[in-house]
Amino acid sequence: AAAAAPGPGTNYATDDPFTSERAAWFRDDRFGMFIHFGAYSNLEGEYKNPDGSVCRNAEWIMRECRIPKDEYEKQAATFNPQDFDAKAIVAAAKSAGQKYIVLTSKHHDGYAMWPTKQNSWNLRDHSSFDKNRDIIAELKQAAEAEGIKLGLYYSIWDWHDPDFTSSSFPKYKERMYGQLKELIDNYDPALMWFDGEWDADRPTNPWTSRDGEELQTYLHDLNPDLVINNRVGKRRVTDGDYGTPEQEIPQGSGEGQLWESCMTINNNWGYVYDDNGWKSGAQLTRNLLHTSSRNGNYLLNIGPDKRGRVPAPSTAALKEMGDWLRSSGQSAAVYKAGFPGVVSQPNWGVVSQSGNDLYASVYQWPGAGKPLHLTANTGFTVNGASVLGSDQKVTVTKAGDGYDITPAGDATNPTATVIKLSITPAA
Ligand code: JFZ
Repeated sequence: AAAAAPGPGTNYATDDPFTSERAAWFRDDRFGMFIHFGAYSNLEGEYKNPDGSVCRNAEWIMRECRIPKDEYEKQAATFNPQDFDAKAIVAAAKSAGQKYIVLTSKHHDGYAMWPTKQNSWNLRDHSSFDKNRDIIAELKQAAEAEGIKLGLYYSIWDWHDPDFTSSSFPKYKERMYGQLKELIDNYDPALMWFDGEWDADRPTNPWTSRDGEELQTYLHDLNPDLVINNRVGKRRVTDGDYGTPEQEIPQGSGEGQLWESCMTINNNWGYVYDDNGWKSGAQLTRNLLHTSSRNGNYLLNIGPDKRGRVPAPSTAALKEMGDWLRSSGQSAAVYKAGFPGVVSQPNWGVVSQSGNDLYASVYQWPGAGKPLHLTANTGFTVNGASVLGSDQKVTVTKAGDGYDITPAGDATNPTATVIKLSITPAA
């Protein structure tokens, strides 16, 4: 039976996610995998109208192509992701150095990717898939075996449920609470990633900030350790544990709210058969460095095809990132590293700080013979400097408002050359 919604929450912000033990893993881990996979994946980016014309979209295809509900249901009935391989997906995440995975359990089309008991609009009851399989259970098991955390995306906005209207919203909400309880009871996610909380039409979205507070209280009653993103309410700082900039990496130090930037590797979240706009491994690695140097997390998306297969270019880009991170201890510039209080961000790369170590990742060299300048914000002395993965000498001299760093040789790493500085902050 569906759980009854509790009254309005008053203590929904249970603690400070900047310092809480509950969110420590999230602050340290820095890098996760997003997976957009649902009934839309079965169309692979293209819908043929009855008149023969073609409409293109990814996970928004049902709405943007105005596919009639019965037609969308018909196509979903043929969905058979028989090649979904949780172990291979977890292996891809592991190869990238990703520490958590967030799977779309239900996107805006309302289709549940687990055998929910709240309705039959789900992968077990409305598909051509093996009735004995549960891909979320498979993913949970595979992730757990590798020490990777599982998070679940859940869309509040629902294009399919007939009760998603202002007048019958309480009925929808009851089912939604029921589904969320199923997810938490069955898969024990470490994180919930909400979406679709915004004001919208077709269908009109009645969700309010108050609904968000109530939901957060409900979820933390089920699991006090759950990490929740800010799209649970209306993205106020008090909504959820962290902010969710999308397809961009903000500037600044990340003060005020933890954040996680989600991004695609090509141009779409869901699978689109001819989307070849692949970002390079080097670009993605620099994005990750940029993100961690501003106290953020990077959630990088894959979109499996209708059979559940991960596109090979995604797997390749992920491996390239992991190879870089594993090489010469360069991962220290990312995990547990954050905004450098003692220096300003330079224009030749990014600097992250972990305790009394600074990691200067260089990818825009100022030119032959020119030093890398670092502007100091507070006093500190430099005790040692080295290039990770190289024994070349690094000279550090006091200059102007900070320090000049001069490696003895040319840049060695085409993605980013990391220079480690050991410092002692002024007393
Ligand atoms: C949402 C979804 O609609 C989309 O399909 C995908 O799942 C993405 C991760 O999230 O899209 C958004 C959400 C927020 C903004 C833009 C698109 N935004 O804040 O600009």
